[in-house]
Amino acid sequence: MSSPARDDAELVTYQMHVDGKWVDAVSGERFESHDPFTAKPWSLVPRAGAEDVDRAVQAAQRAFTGGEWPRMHPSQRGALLRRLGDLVAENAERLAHIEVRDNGKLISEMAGQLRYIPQWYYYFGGLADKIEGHVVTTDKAAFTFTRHEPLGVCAAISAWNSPLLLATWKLAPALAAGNTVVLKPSEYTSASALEFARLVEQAGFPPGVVNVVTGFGPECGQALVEHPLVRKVAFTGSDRTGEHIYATAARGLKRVSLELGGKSPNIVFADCNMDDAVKGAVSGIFAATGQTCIAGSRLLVQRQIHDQFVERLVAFARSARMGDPMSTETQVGPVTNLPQYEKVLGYIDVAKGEGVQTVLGGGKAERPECGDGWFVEPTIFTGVRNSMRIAQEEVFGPVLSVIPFDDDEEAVAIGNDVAFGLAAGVWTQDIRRALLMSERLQAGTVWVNTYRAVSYQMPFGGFKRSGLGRENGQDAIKEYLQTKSVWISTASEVPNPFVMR
Ligand code: TXE
Repeated sequence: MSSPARDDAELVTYQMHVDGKWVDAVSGERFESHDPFTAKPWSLVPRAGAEDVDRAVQAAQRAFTGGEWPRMHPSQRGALLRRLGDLVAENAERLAHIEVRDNGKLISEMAGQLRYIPQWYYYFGGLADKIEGHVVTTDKAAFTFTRHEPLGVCAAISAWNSPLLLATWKLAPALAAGNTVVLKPSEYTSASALEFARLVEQAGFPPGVVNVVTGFGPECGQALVEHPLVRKVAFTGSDRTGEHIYATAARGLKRVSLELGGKSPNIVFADCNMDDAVKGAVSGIFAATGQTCIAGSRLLVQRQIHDQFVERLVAFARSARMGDPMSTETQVGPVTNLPQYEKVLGYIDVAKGEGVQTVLGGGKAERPECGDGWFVEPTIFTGVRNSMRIAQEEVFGPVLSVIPFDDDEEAVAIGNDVAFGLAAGVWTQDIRRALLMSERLQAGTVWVNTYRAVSYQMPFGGFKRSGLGRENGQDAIKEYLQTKSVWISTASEVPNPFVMR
């Protein structure tokens, strides 16, 4: 397996990684993965079904209960994770090209992401030997202490927008805690996870600790969530699928963490630094072609600067260079897959039908530099009311709804009036307003005078329909641990056996 050049005539054929071996699906079936810039297939990936999933989960269970992994000292686990981080760093450029080939995001964004991913393995590798219980003082004659133990086999199910980053947010804490993992990447972007599995092998993880199965949600993903040996499901994707996974996992009483969608308000006050806020609005919705869960897809602008701000925003966004995501010059790339392309165009029609004004874009991008790719014009709608579908539903594309507001109260009311609560942006030079807004906005992340910043050190997750649990930061490891209480009697005689104490 190597980094394919775009003019490769032959499809690259991948295998899955199960129990330390490279395998095809039991059925022998494969499916095509497309390059969003050319709209043509570039690779073939195994189509795993329930039997493949069972093999991977059984391997993960064996690796969890026997062999080297459970006996490994946590410091050795940490060292393995750091070695994996080093290998990702050494292969960052190659992996970034594969990501771009599969999901059409900009090479500048993906190269940066791949150079950053090793930090998760270093950080959680460092935490592996700092998982400490504590001695508890109780009212009983006993020496009592807690231990934090791994859960077992964890399923990591990820989305297509930042494939390796989203997988890493699950894998690094899960492995640091001593679990084993079956990763199922999105069917639109499986290649990078398979290339990554090669690095896991090279780092020296015992067979079965990390398995990668590739396939479709309803057959492969569903079988994984349902598997009785899976103890935890960590998922990134749409709220609808998240809800379904939550219900399925509930039947097996499994732990679940969900990172779902958003309809985040990016709120611009009249006292902002306007140059910064314009860039922040653009980065919130047009970076990554709007295909991020944290997209600032509702731009709330204080009424007295509304017209001036929109004019500057449109001028700035109009100059964005579209084209080949492999070029470092490109600023807006294609949409990742055909259903998503059709969905984004569908929402543009919905918005127009709702009576909004289109001040930029508003349809397919049919420019020569876009070739046959799935491109949508960066689109800005004004005159949007927060009750409209375009302001309530996640589009996941380069489509911005601008909504005016009068004062702080109204900004908070509109900002919070959605089902989601993943992120929010606030642009103001008033520190008091910044603090009050950060308190009152119902979102897992609030950015002030910046947007889209994330770190391995900072918890990330959603309020409301945006999810459950947190990824990143020290507490993320708790999502992959369970607490055991140990009692050692220090009583001089065994007390009355018929009475609870
Ligand atoms: O996501 P899904 P899809 C939104 C975005 C997009 C829509 C659909 O709006 O248009 O979701 O995209 C796996 N059991 N987001 O279909 O269905 C699936 O194979 C177990 C926003 O790609 O959520 C994939 O690996 N797994 C989001 C993963 O779940 C199942 C990012 C995500 O798929 C499954 C992605 C099942 N029954 C899409 N069904 C964000 N906000 O970050 C599917 N999967």
